[in-house]
Formats: sequence, structure tokens, C-alpha cells
Amino acid sequence: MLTNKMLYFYNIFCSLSKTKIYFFMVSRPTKAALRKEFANDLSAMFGTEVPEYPQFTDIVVGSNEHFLATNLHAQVDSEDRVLAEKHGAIRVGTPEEMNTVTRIFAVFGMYPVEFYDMTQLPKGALPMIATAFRPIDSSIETSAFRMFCSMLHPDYITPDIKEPVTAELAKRREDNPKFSKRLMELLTVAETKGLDEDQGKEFISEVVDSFRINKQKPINFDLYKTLREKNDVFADIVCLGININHLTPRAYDIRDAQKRLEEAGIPMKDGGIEGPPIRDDAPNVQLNQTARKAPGEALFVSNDPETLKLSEANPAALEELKKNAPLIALGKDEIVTDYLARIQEELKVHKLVVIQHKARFGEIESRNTALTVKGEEVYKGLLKEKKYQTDFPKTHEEMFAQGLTYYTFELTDKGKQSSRSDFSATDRGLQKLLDGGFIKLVPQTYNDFLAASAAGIFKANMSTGVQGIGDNVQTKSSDNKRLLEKALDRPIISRHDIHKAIQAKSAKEVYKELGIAMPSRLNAECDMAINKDPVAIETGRRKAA
Ligand code: OOG
Ligand code: NI
Repeated sequence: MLTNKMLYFYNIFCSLSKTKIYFFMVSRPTKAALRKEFANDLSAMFGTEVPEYPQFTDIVVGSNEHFLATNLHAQVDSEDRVLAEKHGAIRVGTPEEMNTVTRIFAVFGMYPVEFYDMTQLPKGALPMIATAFRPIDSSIETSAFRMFCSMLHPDYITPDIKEPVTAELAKRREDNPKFSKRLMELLTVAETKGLDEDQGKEFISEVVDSFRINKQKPINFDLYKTLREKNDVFADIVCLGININHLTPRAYDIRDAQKRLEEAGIPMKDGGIEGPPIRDDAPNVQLNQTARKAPGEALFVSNDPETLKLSEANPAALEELKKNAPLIALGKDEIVTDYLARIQEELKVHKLVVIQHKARFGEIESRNTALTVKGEEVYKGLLKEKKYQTDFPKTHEEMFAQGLTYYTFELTDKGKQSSRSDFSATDRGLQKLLDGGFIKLVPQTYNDFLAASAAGIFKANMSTGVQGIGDNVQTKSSDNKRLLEKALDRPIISRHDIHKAIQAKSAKEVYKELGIAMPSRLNAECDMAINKDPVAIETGRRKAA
């Protein structure tokens, strides 16, 4: 029989367990869900700020649909994935800014993979070092958003520009932070407790806002001129601040997408498609990219200290000045020093002038099969001898047999119906299973970037007659990588470790499904790759933090 006392304790127990259940039920969106929403919202923002973007993506989607309709049996990533997939790019000015974006992207399950050193390129180096933040686990299949992120290398901020650049970068840290106070608060919540649904939405909206260009605030032209004469990227990073400069939809057939964009009258970059030569008769490797030329942003500039303060001191007076500000358009093929001199003249007559700055553009890419370390060596060697097109293996089977590209494995129908007696006791290697038709290869997609292509994309919007970074500064790639890792406050992940772990886990899986033991050497190789699995290492890091 229930006494009152028992009921009393029973009630307390029930209400406690309810709060407990409630406590556990605060729904926290996954990193992949946040990333998906972030990519969508960023894309929507970019579409309203860059009117050319929606038409651009429509054309690429049209090309992809045409590809699928005419290549019914192509072995490619799914339509859902390809149509939704994008990457973007931002440029930051300081290690501290790099550190903040590293923390932000970690909330979206995006981690720094690969180091891209653009200071070391043979043709026209840039003062930039970079990595790309991207998902490293299988959620990349459903939400593949990546962000290429470059940082101004401090050594290339040479004595002639050091003082004003340092002052300007410090100013945007102190007076007018790019990352709002609220964003930083939510970032801490994300890192400690995790964000709930509402906080997640607010966080995403704050991050999207921080990647806009503030076109209303006049720019100090003296500084802008000095920097743009040296190299456009200095002017862009220092005077415009961090902004998303492109979003890249993925195309199945980049040449078809390019053709459609050209036919629509969109001016594409000089120098054509970046990346490995495209082969018609064989699977392609790594990444191909091309971009449209930036139409040019209209920006207000001034040399007058009073006018430069107006956006805070007297916005109404600034609006009045804007009405009479003349636009100084950049002439076709005009040398940058001539253009900047024309603006300088105009600023003798007007306090405020509108100029054209090439910031935001459009890019397309096709993602192909990822090369192994050996694959990269063979590819580079053949490319040098101009024999890549003809001599690099032309089927996935040959590429796999020579260890040139990464794969996962699936049982064929024959494999599914097999029994253990179908396999020889002596040779149960992967190659044997393939040759016997028990398993088939599924190529792993290249999910990263290429330093030379990235530099090509950067340069596509460089001013005519710009000097480049010159040879007066010499840095070493290994030092540069360390410098970037210090800014990230974590090691950069190797794409090879990701691919190898995926391949090893898949190999183990097919042996399990076939019900046979893996040869011991292969087993040891797989264990080694799985031990270095960046996904497991990342999970460990998070638990330790
Ligand atoms: C980034 C260019 C690099 C890519 O896809 O290789 C890039 C930039 O211009 O800031 O996005
Ligand atoms: Ni890009």
C-alpha cells in the first residue's frame, strides 16, 4: 500500500527525472546541420549582394542536369551532392583573425586540411599562405561546404607599407571589430556547452554578417592607392576587410559549364581552366577550376580626414556627399597606376569619389578522383615530359593496381553470393578480389585545393601592370606552414591521412562482409592508416579540450 510519505518521495522522484529528461532533450543541432544551414544562408546573402551570382549558378545547374541526362551510366558523385555542393573563400589580414575563423569553422565541423603556399610559386608569387576548412568525416557526402582561407604573410608586409598596414589592421581589431561581440560570446557557448537551435541560428546570422562587404563606409584612398599599386591583394585585405569573395558551385563537366557561361556573355578569366589537363578518354584526377572576371565593386574613397569620419560622426552629411560623388570607372586594360592617378586628380575637386575595386567573382570547379602520394609524383613527372594525357593509366582498375588513386570498395553481386570456399587460401589480396569480380572500386573524390590553381584564380582579377610581390623577401615553405599552424593553434590535417583511413576502413569492411580473413600484411597496413585517422584524432582532441 502507498503511504503518503511514499507518494511524496515518488512525486519528487518523478519531477526530478522529468527535469533530467528535459535537460537531455534540449535539442542541439549537429555540426553538419549547422554547416548546411550556414552554407545556405551564406549563399542567399551572396546572391543578394552579388546580382550576377544567381544567374551564374543557374547556368551551372543547367549544365549538370544536361550531363546527367546524357551520361546515364557515368560513375559520378550523386546529383544531390553535386548540385548542393559549394566552396567559398575569404582572406584574412592577421594570425589573430585566422585564429578566430578557425574557431568559427570548427563549430560547423570544418577543420583545416592541407597547406597552400602561394609565396613559393614559380610564376608570380603572392604574399599569401592558406589552408581550407572542410568536413573530414562522411558528412561531407551530404553537406560538403568548404572554405578556402588565406592569410597575409607578415614578412611580405615590407617596411614601405608596414606602418600604415599594421595601424589599419589594429584599428579593425579595436575600433570596428569584424567579428561582433555577440558572435564572440556565442562562439564561447558553442565551444563549451554547444549551441541550441536558436543560438545556432543567431550564430550563423552573425557569421554571415561578418563576411559582407561594408560598401557604405568611405575608404582612405592614400592607403588604398599605396597598397593597390603594390599588389591588389594588399588593398583588398587591408582596406575592405574579411569578406566572402566567391562561392563555387560544382560542375560535372567544367568545359560544358564554361561554354554555357561564355554563351551567356559572362566574361571568363584569361588563361582558361586551371588544374590537370582534362582527358576525354579516361577518368580525370584532382581538381579543375575556372572563374568569371569580377565585375568590380563600387566603393567610396576619400583623402579628407573629416569625410573619412562622417559615417560615425554625421551619417546624414555623408549621404549628401554620396549623391554628388562621381564614378571613376576603370578603363579596359587601363594600367593600374594611371587609374589611381585619375582618381587622385578627381579627389582634388571632390571630397568623395566612387571607384571600382575587383573583389567578388564567380568560380566553377569539377572534382575528380584523388591522387595518392605516389599518384602525385607520377602525375607531375609525366606532366613535365608532356606525357600525362597519353601515359597516365586510363582506367580506375589500372590506376588502383599501380596505387595512384584512392578508392573505397563494394561487394559485387558475385561477391554477395560468394562463399568462403570461392577464395584461394594463398592469395586473398584486394587485387585478387577485384580480378575475381567479388568487389568493385568506387573512386574517392578530391576534396581539397591546388596552390597553383588558387594563385591563378587570385591573379584573374589582378590589376593590369601590378608589380607582384617581388623577390626582396624570401621565405621557406616549412617555416610558412609552421607560421600558419601557430595562427590556427593546431596542426593542419593531411588529406592523405583522411583518404588512407577511408580506404583502409572500407577494405576491412568488405573482408568482413565476404567472411574471409584479411592477409596479414594488408591488415597491418590498414591498421596503420586507421591509427592515423584524422576523424578519430579530432574526436580525441575535442574530448580532451
Ligand atoms: C582564393 C582563391 C583560391 C580556389 O578555389 O582555389 C580558391 C581567393 O581569391 O581569395 O578559392
Ligand atoms: Ni575557389
